[in-house]
Amino acid sequence: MHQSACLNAAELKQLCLDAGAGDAGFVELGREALDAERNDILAAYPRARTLIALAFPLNPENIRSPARHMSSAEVHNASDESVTTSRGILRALNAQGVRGVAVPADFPMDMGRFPGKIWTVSHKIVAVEAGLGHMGVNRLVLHPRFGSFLRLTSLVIDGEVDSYGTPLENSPCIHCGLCAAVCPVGAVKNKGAFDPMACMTHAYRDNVLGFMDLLDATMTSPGIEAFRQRFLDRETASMWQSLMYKMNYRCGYCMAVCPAGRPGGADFLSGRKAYVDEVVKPLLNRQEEVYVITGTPAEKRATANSSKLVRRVVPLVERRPG
Ligand code: B12
Ligand code: SF4
Ligand code: SF4
Repeated sequence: MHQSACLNAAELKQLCLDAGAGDAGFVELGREALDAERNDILAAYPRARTLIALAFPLNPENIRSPARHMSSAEVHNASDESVTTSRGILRALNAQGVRGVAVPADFPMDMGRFPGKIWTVSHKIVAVEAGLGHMGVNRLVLHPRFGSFLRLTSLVIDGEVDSYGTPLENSPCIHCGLCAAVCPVGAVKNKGAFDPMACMTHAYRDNVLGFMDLLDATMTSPGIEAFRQRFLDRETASMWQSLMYKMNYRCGYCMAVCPAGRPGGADFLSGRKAYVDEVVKPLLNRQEEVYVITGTPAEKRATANSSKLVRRVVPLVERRPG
């Protein structure tokens, strides 16, 4: 029978920071908030006892840039950083007799479960429970220092920690409403549930759903001109780049404009109009394709913004035979 170690929380946190994380916190597997997650976690790592939440700050200027490939690059670079750091932490823990697995920050995920829940650990829930931040109106975890500009990941280990984190008392969200105002498809709402399908259809167009649509268009278009109506050359090029390099995120504006935490908070509080002019308007007025499903509130929202070229796409379920 494997004897698990009990780790000192302060020393473990220092190990995570020294390895490159911006912040770290710990949650026991038995926590009630993980009830819906536990089976997936145990299926991936049956020895699981503790989750380590890791947060990696993103450079806000990259994330806010209207040159969106710079935002995507920043996201991917932070994910790569999280891999290196997670592996370093695990190696140091292995030397202390503690074992565990590093969960990817994003991809790869379990495509065997597509189109269902393909992720194994909800990093946002772990981060909130570990006391790293709270989800704001934009449904992103907002850290008191780094704001929404975070890449999150989790480690699952077989050891216990002598003191676990608890959710922060206060949320860094200041309810400014900018995330809801900038969302091109109305997925973020000041009041009401987040619309994941609207977000995924647009922001993840160059991901699996768009790729399936590309295959569909390739197979069913009566000719090259019809194909080019469904996939403009620049859209095919963007998909090519996602496949050759890493996914092109088409949005993330709800993160970009969020002034919570230190990176944007000071600018916003010292002058709302200047902040809106500098940070929000370039994204709100950016000329770009916006992907929606016909007849949805997202279509209505996108159509109301004359800067956007509204592209109506077929939902996956409607393309399936039978
Ligand atoms: C699935 C997912 C998505 C989905 C759904 C988002 C969501 N709110 O759940 C989509 C594709 C829409 C998405 C979009 C984005 N995501 Co995302 N995404 C994830 C993922 C894999 C799991 C999220 C999760 O735990 N959801 C469950 C709970 C916690 O979320 P929730 O908001 O409380 O509840 C909603 C969902 O459960 C949803 N839902 C319910 N059933 C189902 C079923 C399916 C199939 C889907 C898709 C959703 C869904 O409805 C609920 C109501 O709103 C994580 C990585 C990970 N492994 O944790 C990254 C993650 C949450 N994403 C992240 C980011 C940054 C983004 C984007 C900005 C990407 C971009 N650059 O365009 C946008 C922002 C959208 C937003 N404002 O939330 C970051 C968040 C960092 C932070 N500061 O919190 C994460 C943690 C990745 C990371 N490693 O850093 N994402
Ligand atoms: S943009 Fe404003 S309302 Fe939205 S999450 Fe950030 S602080 Fe909260
Ligand atoms: S990523 Fe874009 S589409 Fe998705 S919720 Fe944020 S602002 Fe809206």
